[in-house]
Amino acid sequence: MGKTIIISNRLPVSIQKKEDGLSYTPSAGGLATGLGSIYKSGDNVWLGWPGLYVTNDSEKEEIALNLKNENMAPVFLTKEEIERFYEGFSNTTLWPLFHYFPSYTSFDEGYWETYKLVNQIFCEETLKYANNDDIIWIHDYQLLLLPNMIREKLPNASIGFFQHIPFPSFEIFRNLPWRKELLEGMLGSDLIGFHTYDDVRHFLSSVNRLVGLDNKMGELRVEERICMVDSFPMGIDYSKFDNAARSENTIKEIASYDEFLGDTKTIVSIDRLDYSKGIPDRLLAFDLFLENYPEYKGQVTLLMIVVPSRDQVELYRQLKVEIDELVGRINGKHGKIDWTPIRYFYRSFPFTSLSAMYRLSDIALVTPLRDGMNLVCKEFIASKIDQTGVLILSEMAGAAKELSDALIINPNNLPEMADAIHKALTMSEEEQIRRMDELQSVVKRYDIHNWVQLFMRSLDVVKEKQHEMSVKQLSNHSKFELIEDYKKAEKKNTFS
Ligand code: GDG
Repeated sequence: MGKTIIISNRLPVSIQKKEDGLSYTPSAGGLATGLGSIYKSGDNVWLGWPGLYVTNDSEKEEIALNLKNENMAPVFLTKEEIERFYEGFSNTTLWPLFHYFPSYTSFDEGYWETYKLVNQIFCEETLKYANNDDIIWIHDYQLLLLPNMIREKLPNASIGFFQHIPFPSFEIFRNLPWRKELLEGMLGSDLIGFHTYDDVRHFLSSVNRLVGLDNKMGELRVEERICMVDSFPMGIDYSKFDNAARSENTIKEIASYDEFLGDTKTIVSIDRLDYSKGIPDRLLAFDLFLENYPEYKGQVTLLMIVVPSRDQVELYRQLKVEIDELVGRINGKHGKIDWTPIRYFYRSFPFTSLSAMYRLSDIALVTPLRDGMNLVCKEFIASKIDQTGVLILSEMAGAAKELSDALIINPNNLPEMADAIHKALTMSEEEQIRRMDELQSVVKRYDIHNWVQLFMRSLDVVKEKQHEMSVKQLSNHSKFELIEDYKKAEKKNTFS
């Protein structure tokens, strides 16, 4: 049994250049925690871009050496490569199209060329570590071509691929000039995972129409190989959020918010800055709620965190301006001397603050226009240790498939969202607890550790099946050869 190699665009560490040298901060994200049990042991390794540009060879060596101690290996990329592969093809072609924003999608041949080149660079780096008996788990839309690139060099390796964002319907996907190449790249995997069954269906339909392969219960035959496609809804580190919500630090932090939140009901909203998250529509729905239910003025505060992201891209800059203006307009329209309807922060917060916001809030308003899964809603659920609180969740988030005890809304329907806020505010404590209990049992059972185990086990099962099939093919082949030999021998006898 070989080692396990994890590959993602970014390594789970942030490296900064400081006056006294380089500083390394490990990522505390859910994926890094879940995969920690894998990449940190033995010879296993996590490969990815370290997040900074390094031109100097001795600095590269220093970084590689330091990362090696943490079972990580850097894939160094130039500024131009990142601009064209990551900001370009990944974030202005694949991201908008896969989130159903075709009008935001750029189709740039130059970006595509760099995307191929960078996937090739990842392949070459991987081959420095990987062997034919290794397990290789590739993550996300930045590396769609990588599975097949590795397969061509290591035909027997176990290759898994998981896509964290949605896979769009064929009618959207077909717009891509490079659609067939991308599918063929993914099909180099033994196992392809998505968050939801809808993503699986969309992917299989595109494979059928563009590559001409039929599937049987998600199983494809790619030449002589099995490629299994299935859904693996990603979970969170439940106990981390549950424990944090009970901790002294969180309780202290909550007390420090008392002054500015007063005794109003609190609605929490947390996202990265992104048009897929539906932030302007959410603000408009809150505005409509205050208009339709004016008795709640002064009684409810929307605590809105927008985490800066991709702000070099013009579309994101415009979105930021739109949000700033909407917040200003709504606060100006409804606010009072002693009440600000929206408390808005354009920055990220430390984990303890996040835990405090989840725990103190009465409602979480999670209304993406499209989201692969959405972990924020699961984190809110895990933090509600007294089981009161209501989740309002968009039907367009992958999480809605599992969390049917939330108030499910269409994020384009502003009156429905405004009414859902009212319904949440007037929901009896008994109903809140009943719903939250169901939600917690789902999120607790299918946590990040369960997700990692399930994916790895499924990859094993595909490989087993693949092995059995090869043995069968081999023995069938030998039988056939025997019969042929026998026939030839008979003929020889007749003629002699
Ligand atoms: C992609 C897919 C899929 C947010 N603000 C702060 C902070 N966060 C953390 C949250 C949460 C994460 O960021 C956001 O995760 P999401 O799942 O909501 O969204 P994406 O970043 O778009 O993730 C998504 C996910 O991949 C996993 O497959 O669910 O659909 O788009 O964990 O807690 N963390 C801290 N401070 C903040 O201010 N510390």
